[in-house]
Amino acid sequence: WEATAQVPFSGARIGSFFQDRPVLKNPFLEDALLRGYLSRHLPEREALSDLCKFGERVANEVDEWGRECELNPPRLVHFDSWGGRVDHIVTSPAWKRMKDLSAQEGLVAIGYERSFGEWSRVYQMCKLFLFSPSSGLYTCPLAMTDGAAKVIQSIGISSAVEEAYSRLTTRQPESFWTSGQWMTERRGGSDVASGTETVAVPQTDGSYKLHGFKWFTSATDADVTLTLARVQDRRGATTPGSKGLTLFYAEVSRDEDGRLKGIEVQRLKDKLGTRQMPTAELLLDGLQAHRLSEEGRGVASIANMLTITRIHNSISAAAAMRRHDRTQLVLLHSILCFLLNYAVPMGCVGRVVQLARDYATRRTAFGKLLKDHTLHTQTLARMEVETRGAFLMVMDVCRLLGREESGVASQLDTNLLRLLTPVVKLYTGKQAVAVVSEGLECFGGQGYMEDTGLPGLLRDAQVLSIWEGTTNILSLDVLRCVARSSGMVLHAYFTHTKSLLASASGVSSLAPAVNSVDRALSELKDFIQGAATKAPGYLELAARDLAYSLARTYTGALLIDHACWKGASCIRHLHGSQVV
Ligand code: UCC
Ligand code: FAD
Repeated sequence: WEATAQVPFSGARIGSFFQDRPVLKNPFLEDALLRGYLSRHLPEREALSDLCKFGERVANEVDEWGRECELNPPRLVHFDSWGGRVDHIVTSPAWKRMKDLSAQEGLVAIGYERSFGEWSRVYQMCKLFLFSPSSGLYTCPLAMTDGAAKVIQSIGISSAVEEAYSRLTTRQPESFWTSGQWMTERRGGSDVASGTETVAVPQTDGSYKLHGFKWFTSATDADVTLTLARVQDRRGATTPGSKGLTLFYAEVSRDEDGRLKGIEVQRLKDKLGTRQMPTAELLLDGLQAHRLSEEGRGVASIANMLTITRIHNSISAAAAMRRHDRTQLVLLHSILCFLLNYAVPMGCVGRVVQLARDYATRRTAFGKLLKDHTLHTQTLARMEVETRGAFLMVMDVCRLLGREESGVASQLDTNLLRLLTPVVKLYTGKQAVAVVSEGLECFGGQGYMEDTGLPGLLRDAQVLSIWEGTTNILSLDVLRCVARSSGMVLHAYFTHTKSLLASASGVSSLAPAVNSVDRALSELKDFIQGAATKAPGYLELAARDLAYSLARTYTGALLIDHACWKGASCIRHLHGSQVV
C-alpha cells in the first residue's frame, strides 16, 4: 500500500468537495413580483430600464462595497497627532462611494423631481428596495436626507435653507449633502416631549445656539441635521413638554483648525449591528442653528420626517427579506399558506430568501438537492409569502404618499396613509427579524458563520423595530390617529380593504382566500366596536394586537388583489381553462 493521490485528506489535501456559494444576480431581473407590480402600475420603459441597469450595478459593483463597509467600519479619531481635538469620524472608501452613487442614481432626488407624477415615490422606493441589502446601510443617511428635504419643502423653502434643500435633492455627487435626525436624548427616545433637555439660546442675528446632549445620532458624518430643542426666554426659562419643543436646522461644519463648530463627538456607539454606519453621542456646545418651525411646533413639524423615514425603514425590512423570483402559481400558493397559517408568527425574507433559494439549488442532503425536500421548500414558501405581503404593503403606502405629494390624493387616501405608515413600519420591522433568522437557518451551520456575511443580515434587521419608533410606540400612534380622526382613518381602511377584495369577485379559485380575509375584516370591525364599550385602558393593552391585525388583513387583501390581476391569465395558462 502506498499513499497515493487516490487517498483523500492526506498531507496537504483537504478533500475534494467544496460547497458552491449562493450567488447574487441582478435583483431586478430576479424579482418577478417587483417586475409584475411595476408592469401593472408603472410600465414606463424609462423607469424599467433604469431599474434593470441599476440592478446590474448593484449585483456586480455595489454589493461588494456593502461588504467592504461591514468589514471596514467607521472609527472615531478624537485628537490629531499634536493633541488638537478634531473628532474626526473616519469612514471607509466604500461608504464614500455609496454617497456619490446615491446622488448619481437620484436615490433621494427622484422623490422631488417627480418625473413619474404620482408614481414617482414608488419608482424611488423600488430603486431603494434593490439597493438596500447591498448598501452597507447607506440607506440610513438617505432616509434621513429624504425626510429632511420633505420637512423643509413642507414648511417652505426659505432663503436660510434654500441651498440645503437643493443639495439634499441633487444628483451631483460633488454638491450632495446628507442629513441627520437628532431627536433622542438620554432621558428618552420614545417620549421625546419629556426627554428633550437641549436648549436653544436666541442670538441677536436671529439665529440660535444649541446646548444639549444627543444620545443617538446615526450617520453622524452628515453635512446637516434637523433637531429639536427648547427655546430659552430672556430669563433662561423654557416650556416643558411637547409644547416647548421647536424644530431646528443646523450645519455640521469645522473651523480653520479643523475643529467641529459647536459639537463634540463623545464616542461612537458599540452596536449589535448596523456597524457599517457611525452612530455617535454628541455634546452640542453652542451649535449654531436656524429655527425651522414655529416655536412649540417641533414635534408636529418633524412628523413629516418620521413619515418618510418610517417608509424607508419598511422598504429596508421588505428588501432584507426579498430578492427572489417565483411563478404566479407560487404566489397563489403563498396566499393560501398565508391565510391558512394566519396565526403563525410572521417573518420576512428579501435578500435572505433569494440567497436561501439559490442555495437550495446547490446544496445536497440525503441524496437530493434541498429544493427537492418538500419540507424545506415549504419553509422557503412561508418566508416567501411574508416577503411578498410585506412588499405589496410597503408599495401601497408609497403609492399613497405619491398621490398625496402630487395633489391627487382623496381624503380616503390621506387617511389611509396616516394609518398605514405606523402599521407598515411596525409590522415589517418584526417580520424582517423573523424571516432573516429563518433564512440563516436555511444555510445550516454556514448561516451562523461571520465570513459568509449572513449573520450581519440578522444583526442589522434587529434595529428595524427599534429606531424610528418602537413597535409599542407605533401601535399607540395607530390608536392616537384613530382617535384624532374620529374614526375616519378606520373608515378609510375598511372601505379600501373591501374594495381590494371586490376585485376578486368571480375568481372562484380565490374564493376561500377572499372569504377568509373578509371574515377577518368583520371580526376586526366587531372588535373595534366592542372595544369602545370597554373600560379605559382596554384599547391600550390591545394596541399591538390591533395593529398586527390591521397589517395582516390588509396584506391578505393586497395579495388577493395582486393575484387576480395576473393570476387569472396564469391559472388559465396552467389549467387550460377559463377562470374568470
Ligand atoms: O431613530 C431615529 C433615526 C434612526 C436612523 C434612521 C433610519 C431610517 C430608516 C433606514 C432604513 C435602513 S430618529 C428618532 C426617531 N424617534 C421616534 O420615532 C420617536 C418615537 N416617538 C413617537 O413617535 C411619539 O409618538 C412622539 C414623539 C411623536 C410623541 O410626541 P408627543 O408630543 O407626545 O405627540 P403628540 O402630542 O401626540 O403630537 C404632537 C403633534 C400633533 O399635531 P397637532 O399639534 O397639530 O395636533 C400630532 O398630530 O405631532 C403630530 N404627530 C404626528 N403627525 C405626532 N406623531 C405624528 C405622526 N406620526 N404623523 C403625523
Ligand atoms: P425607551 O423610550 O426607553 O423605550 C424602552 C421600551 O419601552 C421600548 O420597548 C418601548 O417600546 C417601551 N415603551 C416606551 N414607552 C412606552 C409606552 N408608552 N407604552 C408601551 N411601551 C412603551 N435616535 C435619533 O434621534 N437619531 C438617530 O440617528 C438614531 N439612531 C439610532 C441608531 C441605532 C442603531 C439605535 C439602536 C437607535 C437610534 N436612535 C436614534 C434612537 C432610537 O430612535 C431610540 O432608541 C428609540 O426611539 C427608542 O427610544 P429609547 O431608546 O429611549 O427607548
